[in-house]
Amino acid sequence: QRVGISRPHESAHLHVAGAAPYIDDLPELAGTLHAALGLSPVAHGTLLSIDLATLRAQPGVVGVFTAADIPGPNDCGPIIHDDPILADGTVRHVGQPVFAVIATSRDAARRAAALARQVLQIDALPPVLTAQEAHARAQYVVPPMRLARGDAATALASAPHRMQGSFRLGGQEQFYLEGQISYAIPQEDGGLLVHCSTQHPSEMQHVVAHALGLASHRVQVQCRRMGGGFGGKESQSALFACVAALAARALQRPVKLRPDRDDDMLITGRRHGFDFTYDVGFDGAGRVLGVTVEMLTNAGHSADLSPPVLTRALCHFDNAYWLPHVAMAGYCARTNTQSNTAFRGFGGPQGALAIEVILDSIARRLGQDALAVRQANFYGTTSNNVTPYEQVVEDNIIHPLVAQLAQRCDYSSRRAAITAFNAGSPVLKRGLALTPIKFGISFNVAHFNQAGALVHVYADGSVLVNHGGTEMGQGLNTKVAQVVAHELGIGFDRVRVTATDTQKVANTSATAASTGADLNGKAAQDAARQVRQRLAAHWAAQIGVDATTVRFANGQASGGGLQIAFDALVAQAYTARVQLWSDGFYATPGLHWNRETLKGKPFYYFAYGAACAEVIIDTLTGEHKVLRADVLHDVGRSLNPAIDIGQVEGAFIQGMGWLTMEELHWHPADGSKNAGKLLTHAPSTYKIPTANDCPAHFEVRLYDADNPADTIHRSKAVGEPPLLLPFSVFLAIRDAISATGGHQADPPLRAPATPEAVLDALDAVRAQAGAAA
Ligand code: MTE
Ligand code: LUZ
Ligand code: MOS
Repeated sequence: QRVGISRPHESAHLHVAGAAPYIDDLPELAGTLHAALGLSPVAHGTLLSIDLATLRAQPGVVGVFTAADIPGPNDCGPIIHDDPILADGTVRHVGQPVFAVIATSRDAARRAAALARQVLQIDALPPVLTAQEAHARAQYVVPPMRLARGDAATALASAPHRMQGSFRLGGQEQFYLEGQISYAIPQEDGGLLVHCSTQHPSEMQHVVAHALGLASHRVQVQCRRMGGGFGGKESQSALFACVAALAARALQRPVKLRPDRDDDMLITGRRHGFDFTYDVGFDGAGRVLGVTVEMLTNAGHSADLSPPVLTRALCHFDNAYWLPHVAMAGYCARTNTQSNTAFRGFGGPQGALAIEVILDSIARRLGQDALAVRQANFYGTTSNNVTPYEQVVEDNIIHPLVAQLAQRCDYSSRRAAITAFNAGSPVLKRGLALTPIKFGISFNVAHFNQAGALVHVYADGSVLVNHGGTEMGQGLNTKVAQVVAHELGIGFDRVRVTATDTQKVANTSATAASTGADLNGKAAQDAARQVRQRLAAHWAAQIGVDATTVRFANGQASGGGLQIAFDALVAQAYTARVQLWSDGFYATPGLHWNRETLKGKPFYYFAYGAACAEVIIDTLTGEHKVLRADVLHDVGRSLNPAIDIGQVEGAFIQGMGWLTMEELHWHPADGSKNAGKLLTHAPSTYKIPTANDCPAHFEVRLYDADNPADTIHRSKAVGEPPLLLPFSVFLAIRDAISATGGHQADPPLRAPATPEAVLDALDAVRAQAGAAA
């Protein structure tokens, strides 16, 4: 038994010793040059000229590259090809790379690139900085999307209660600890090796080959590990890979591009902020009868992954709830800001938070407990179990899961205690919320749900695994090694996983959509199983038993009452010329999706969970503290409980940061020299949670149930779903604010719930109370 065990991360001993190399730690080859990007100082304009002579004359500068130097198409965008590598003709946002300086040192390259404002001549045009402004001009990166089921208009008209409202949530910076980086090294005969910190080596190979006009077989992309990706390196590692590759190929020298944190944040996009406008009809128990919702999101200057992000938002507006009549419309606004991209949850958290806020408002309107209203709306298990996109929810466990958590965390008695506390506490108010999650697992682009692997068993019995997934700290390599060790019946320490490399497994998908272990675990199992079957056949023939009766466990093969050590069997099989390595492949079965109607079966299964959070707020300062959080999360039959609990804890804190403190500000379009600039482009102004923000009582448990779908050892994906758990924190803050109006006030709280946002909501509640009196 090698799966289901809490083994440490395969690189933990290296991480803690500072001995796990990231790309910037690789020894630099002789002659290595350094690149820096010259960024647009204006948000929108026509690029008239670049004073190349001045740049070339700077100390240490070896070369300067612009869009004109790109041999192939000037494009590094995924899906829709509207992402220039270097600005050409027009500039689209403050921070857009316009040129690249290559110099003998990183410092020299950065000093020259910093002359951007001086060397760029740009005829400024009025920028569009907000989604609202773009929406008013019908300026989108893709046409609007619609997803509807039933007759929402009629349901709304005939509902006993009806409510209209709006809700706004902000974006979020991935803040990977290791920034974007690429190191490109020319190879013989026109080839290139690119070390790239990326979740998607195959896409990097593709965009580099495309931009340089090369066949894919000349470009090798490698990634041993990332210091975090969180979606930010799914597509947007491309620009850095392309620039490093372009310069390396042209100069025939190794070129490294590592932007500093500020430039990384000015160049790349983040989680999409959303505006929701809704109209909901419900009955006296708070059950939703009909709902219409408009989702407006800021895509930024290009499409990037915004279309599938919006699709996932539309497909998660239901969260865990049966919405009989629903009509949704979604808009991806094109603005003069960074292009927003994947971030843990990929639109799902945004869509699902909207319905949670709506249900919370319904509960307050009816004077009922919010948890009771949520439970009244849960999907059924045999009826009322079809999503708006027409997938049947076959694996619903939300009822018992929420009941179990509510009991464990004493929801009812704490609710009463909090009401009593608030009655006697005029300044400090407590709030409590318990929120459920249901998250669809699979890429919502069906063909991405495939993976490959290679398993090599060497003649000494040691095993090397390579798969198409990438390691970003989430423990994917550990899980895949466990699967292979289990399949061959050998110890975990006999198995090593090596760097992801486009020369080993071809045409891989991004390690994204939480599917890394589901897809690559199955592919590696397939490969290991083939080697095992060959070993079994070889030995069975020798001892005269049926090959299917041979078992592999504890470093031995056994059958017909005989045993042989795995290593001895391997050595024997080698001399008998048995193939001791194999490829493996997996494609998720049963998925289909209609992109026009947004109907089908986009998800192989759903992951569930729930969290209960208690907060206290200071109504004078707007500050809050999370006092306690209890989580019950479903990972099916865990491959590695320690790693899974780590993922749940990390996602909870990361999601809490998004909803309570991380705030993005762009300088308004006021005609000044900073117009359109992201002001929160460094850790000095952009605040992510620290250890101090971790709740004093924080208890994460895993729900005990197999995945009914045939996944790798009946496990479930864990990477993204728990990011939705801290909805409970946001709604507990909302509950505490509402307590100033007797828990029935409906606070218009925006996310993130910063002190300013909390104070604004408190003012609004006071105004509601004043109007009622
Ligand atoms: N965990 C760590 N430590 N670092 C990361 O960058 N990315 C998250 C999640 N957990 C991330 C992480 C995101 S966005 C995804 S999609 C999944 O991991 C990807 O890995 P998996 O599919 O192997 O779970
Ligand atoms: N769909 C999805 C995607 O659900 N998650 C992803 O990460 C993704 N990436 C690219 C395209 N579709
Ligand atoms: Mo994760 S947002 O799917 O990289």
